[in-house]
Amino acid sequence: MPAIKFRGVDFLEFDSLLNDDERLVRNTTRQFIEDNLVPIIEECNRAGRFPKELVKPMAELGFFGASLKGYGCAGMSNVEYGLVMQEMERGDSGVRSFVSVQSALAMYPIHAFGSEEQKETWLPAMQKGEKLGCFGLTEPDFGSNPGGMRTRANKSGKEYVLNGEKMWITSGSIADLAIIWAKVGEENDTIRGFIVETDRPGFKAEDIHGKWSLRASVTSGLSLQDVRVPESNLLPGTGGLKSPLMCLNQARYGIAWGGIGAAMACYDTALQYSQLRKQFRDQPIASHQLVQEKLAWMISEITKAQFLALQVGRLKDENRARPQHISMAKRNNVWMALECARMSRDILGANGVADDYPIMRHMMNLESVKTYEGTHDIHALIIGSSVTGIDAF
Ligand code: TGC
Ligand code: FAD
Repeated sequence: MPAIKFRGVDFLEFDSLLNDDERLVRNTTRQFIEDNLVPIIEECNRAGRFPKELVKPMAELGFFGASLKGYGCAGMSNVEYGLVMQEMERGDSGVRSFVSVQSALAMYPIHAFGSEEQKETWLPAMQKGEKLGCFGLTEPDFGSNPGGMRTRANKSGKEYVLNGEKMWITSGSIADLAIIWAKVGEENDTIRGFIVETDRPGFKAEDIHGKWSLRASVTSGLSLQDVRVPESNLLPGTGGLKSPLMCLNQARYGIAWGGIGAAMACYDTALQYSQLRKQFRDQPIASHQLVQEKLAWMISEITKAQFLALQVGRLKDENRARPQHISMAKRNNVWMALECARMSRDILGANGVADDYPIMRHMMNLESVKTYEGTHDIHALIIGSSVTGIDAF
């Protein structure tokens, strides 16, 4: 079977809705992923290795904090940023995760809630990839319900003392700083965000091993035992669960585009394979109606997902995107991608389970993507609450 090379997916002239800058950003990212990630990703996935060597070249292309303004960031539109995420995840969801966390979950809170001094200290270095960040919201007993968190920050003179456990934290052990969400005792248990340098005494990050998903991404548990930070490490603009949820809006939006990328990779592989693979009377399997039905389902769903993501992106660029719009796009597009991965795997038969092809890796990755940043069902409840006015959490 000849090697299969990605050709892009555009059934309904989606490209005609993009402007020249958007196409340029998409094509540049696509080429970067093709040249730098595709050749190494299967090895990384097998070894459970994060490709740290890509951090610098990704920074040079402006991928970190890409949609933020100032502090050396690229200042891309939300649609351009979404297209970057799509192309990243066409390569691998784990690498897209790394970029999402650095940009939407570590740089964004500093940009949105930080003091000028915090922004000057961290953002230019993070944009250059010299400093890496992680985002600690989830705890062992509080995943979908982060408002129940037990991590606390108590004031002691001019310092805060943090204690608690965070779980399933992307980039935890490679991060230089962690954005830690904690309840502040003196403030009626208000949730606030802190910048915690990971080399502070009492801070520990231990990697979670044995993952069958996002193997090219680092996932860690964090433990904070009497970690002291100066009061200047508090993100002054944070107050309440709303603050971390605002960060999640940014990351969930990127994932909505990322899902399209993973789906495109699976679909295009399956389409090309079906035209090459012959069974029964020397016919390509693409000639069978049942195979065509799967291909038709996938291209229809990918096309719908493209328009959904673009509409949310355009609204976001006009400050009109609401959290429930983003929930719909994240939920639909990740579900769609997972279904495409399963159908594409089926079309490849036995070859579909081998890592000569990217499909099984995408499928395993997407199981995490379906769960993190709000599970598929939590997003259904967010949409349900929006249309009925009744919370069903
Ligand atoms: P609830 O009472 O509904 O809300 C508390 C306050 O927050 C406001 N709010 C939002 N604000 C901005 N954006 C949103 N998306 C918001 N959703 C709610 C809300 O209006 C309220 O404001 P105020 O002013 O009245 O105080 O809170 P709840 O405790 O009932 O929870 C609601 C729920 C379930 C939707 C929320 O907790 C939730 O989204 N849970 C899912 C948790 C989650 O997504 N965790 C992700 C962790 S990070 C991660 O997974 C990174 S993966 C790595 C990668 O991206 O690659
Ligand atoms: P639970 O909340 O225990 O949910 C389990 C099941 O119960 C789900 O099906 C859920 O939909 C369902 N459920 C829960 N509540 C309800 C309800 N009210 N109604 C109906 N069904 C419900 N977190 C971070 O803070 N930072 C990170 O960087 C990060 N990275 C991650 C990386 C990976 C690889 C993974 C897998 C997770 C990561 N997470 C991170 C954690 C992620 O956000 C949580 O896993 C997610 O929010 C779900 O929480 P949980 O796993 O505790 O599941």
